[in-house]
Amino acid sequence: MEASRMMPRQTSDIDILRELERKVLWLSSYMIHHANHESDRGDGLKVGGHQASSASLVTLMTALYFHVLRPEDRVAVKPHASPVFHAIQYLLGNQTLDKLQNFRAFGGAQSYPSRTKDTADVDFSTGSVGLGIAETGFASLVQDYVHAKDWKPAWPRGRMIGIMGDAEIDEGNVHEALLEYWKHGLENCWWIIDYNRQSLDSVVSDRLFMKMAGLFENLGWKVVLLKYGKLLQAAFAEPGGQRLKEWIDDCPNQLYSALVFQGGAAWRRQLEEDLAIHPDALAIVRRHDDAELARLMTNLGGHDLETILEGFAAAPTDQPVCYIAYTIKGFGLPFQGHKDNHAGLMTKAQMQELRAREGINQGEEWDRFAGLSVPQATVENYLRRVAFVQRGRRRLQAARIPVTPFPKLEVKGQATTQAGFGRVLDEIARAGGPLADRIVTTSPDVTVSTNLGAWVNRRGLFSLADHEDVFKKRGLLSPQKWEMSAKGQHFELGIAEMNLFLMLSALGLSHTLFGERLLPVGTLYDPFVCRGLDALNYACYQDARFIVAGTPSGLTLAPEGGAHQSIGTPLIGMAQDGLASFEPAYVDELAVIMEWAFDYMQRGGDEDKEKRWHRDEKGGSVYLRLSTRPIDQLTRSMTPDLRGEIIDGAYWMRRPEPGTGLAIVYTGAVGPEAIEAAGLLSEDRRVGVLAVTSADRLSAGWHAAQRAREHGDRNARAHVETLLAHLPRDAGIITVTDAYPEALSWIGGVAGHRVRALGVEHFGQSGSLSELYGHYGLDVNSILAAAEGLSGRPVRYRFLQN
Ligand SMILES: Cc1ncc(C[n+]2csc(CCOP(=O)(O)OP(=O)(O)O)c2C)c(N)n1
Ligand SMILES: [Mg+2]
Repeated sequence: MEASRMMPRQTSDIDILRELERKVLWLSSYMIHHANHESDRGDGLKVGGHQASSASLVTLMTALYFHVLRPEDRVAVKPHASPVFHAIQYLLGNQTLDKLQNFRAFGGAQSYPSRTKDTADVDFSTGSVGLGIAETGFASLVQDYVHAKDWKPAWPRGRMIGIMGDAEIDEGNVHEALLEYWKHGLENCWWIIDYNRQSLDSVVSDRLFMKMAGLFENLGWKVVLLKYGKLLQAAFAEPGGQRLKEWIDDCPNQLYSALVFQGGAAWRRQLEEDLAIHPDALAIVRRHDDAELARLMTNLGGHDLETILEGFAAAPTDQPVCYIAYTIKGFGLPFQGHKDNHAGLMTKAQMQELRAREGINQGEEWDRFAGLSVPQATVENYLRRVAFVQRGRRRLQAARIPVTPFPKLEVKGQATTQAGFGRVLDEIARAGGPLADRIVTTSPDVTVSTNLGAWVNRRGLFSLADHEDVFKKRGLLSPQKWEMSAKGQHFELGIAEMNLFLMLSALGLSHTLFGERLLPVGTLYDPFVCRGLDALNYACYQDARFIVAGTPSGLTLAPEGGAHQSIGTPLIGMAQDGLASFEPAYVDELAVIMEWAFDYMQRGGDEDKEKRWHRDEKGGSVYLRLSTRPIDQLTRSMTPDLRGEIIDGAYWMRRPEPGTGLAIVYTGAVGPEAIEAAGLLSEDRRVGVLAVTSADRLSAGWHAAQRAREHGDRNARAHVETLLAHLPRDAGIITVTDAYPEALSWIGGVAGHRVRALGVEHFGQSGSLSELYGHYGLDVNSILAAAEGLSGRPVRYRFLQN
């Protein structure tokens, strides 16, 4: 061996980063190739739009993870860059080979980075484009919140970083978020746009970056273009270089992309033609051979480590930063730049070529150090020093906040569940203590109309900058005291419901992102749950913990008309994983549910060990569907048994006896109709009344018990099975809900009872509540008619009404 090769080479960090960049490209490409060609998987697991989309981010993410990031930084990674993320985690020792080899397969690394399904340290799940990126800004606001209190977080303030595809900017929720950030004075956030000018179907229109830059600057962001790499910058400085720069600047995306795909010879032909009358510029072209020319012309900022590192190093700290990183989709791979490359996969032959280029031998594909041109020890030493991994796993924990003593409410006469909700929070605020201190409320412009006003009056609005209440200072009377300060505990949001759920998601991850437990409570009008639905789903998917109250709901929003009357939300609540849904009728039930919810949202047991799939040990978020309908409250003592039944989802308000031929099963605000109808019917027949507080938990428990029995636990019995065991098999059931009837009709399947399901099946309209209940078939008369239909026996009083 030559003496010179035995000498330790002086290797700079940038050289090592270049090696790591190659390694990340190889591993991420091979991971996808392996999934498609090397493993014997079902067809469904094969294709994926990852390869080209990943490649454009290799350099940027190498720079970030191996050099720029600190442990306290949090990152949302573009969905299709998942292979790059996993390859990096593997190199850092945070990801297993088995997971890489099973990328996209059952139990393997996930297609899109997932907090809940990936074992590597994913900060924010992504997949539905626009949501992960938008969450970063809200997380930054939450971090400010946590640091503004006197809790002295154990972790310093980190940067909230979003890496996004350029097509994500088309998602409306991104714009909604940008406006909200501006209102709250967002500072500590970077968005890095992978400006490869390609989305799934198409090449993005030219000069989009100018629109993006204007948009961000308008809203207080610093915009940094990472447009040209060092090679191009050097070429531009040469005689004739400005001409070359003009040529690139003017080159339409389509043409640029095509030339990138075609390579050196095509570049030469095009440039010789276009620069024919500019000898200096042509000379630059001619000083490069084909390979060098292709390298020069594709040396965009997003693929140049030094340019990227300089850009990141110069980031201001008092302003959010938007990096527009020019990249090439599929960079470094055979289909780079091709407009159809989104789902492009390399052939076996192309993979062999890449293998040869990267110096990887057969059998060394997964080796973390094969093919490197710097000594392994140097790289290993560097990896050990990488700042990002210095504090180990970054999934933090926070102690649980005691929920007791929970305020006891005395509610007499008439009350609404919405007002009860406000009162419970007001009582918590009045009592003070850890529970009150850790609650954070938020609402999209419906704070007062959802009854959060009393809470906000006591606890104030959160703002880093103090704002005094001018009305109060001037002695002007107002029930709302809108004092804003860092002490405040309410985030007032603009009207966009997407932002509500993104904010709840960020607040609800505070314990794991920042090590400080928050108990977030959000409110919105129930019909507008649908407006924020994907963000709600995404919040639950990340296992964020919060309470959301949808109020008012259903026909109880009567005079507001159809667009304000929610119909399908109970079904959403049932179908949404990670969200336990309740619809109480009475305030004492609601108080029990809220006390339970503040505990449930803090649980952290192991889902896999949980037999019932109720998530009772694991915990989750809670959805309360509430109403503004005043209802006569019941005078009763809240026994432990009744509490348990309210939480499990139902209790007999009027127990069936032997010979009972009918049960009325109701949920929520239609309780009075159910009870009145039962009273009338009981003059000539026996009637049971089942109060359902949570159709969601009731049905989940039923499914769980069936599953348990199928797996050998013969004694497993669901709460709903126990309840219905008291009802003779030949009895009929009428279900009543101010929502789509199928939210309750399933109950007939439990023990085989006949069911007539009453509910709302068509759009609402303006009217008084009694008119609407009559029109949609939820009133007493409708229940009587249903009883007659089910029993075939005439019912007294039925036609006296109308
Ligand atoms: C809300 C949503 N709509 C559609 C998709 C399907 N989809 C995944 S990636 C993509 C295009 C992404 O383009 P871009 O953001 O530019 O990323 P690139 O692949 O160019 O890196 C689409 C339409 C999705 N994941 N989420
Ligand atoms: Mg793109």
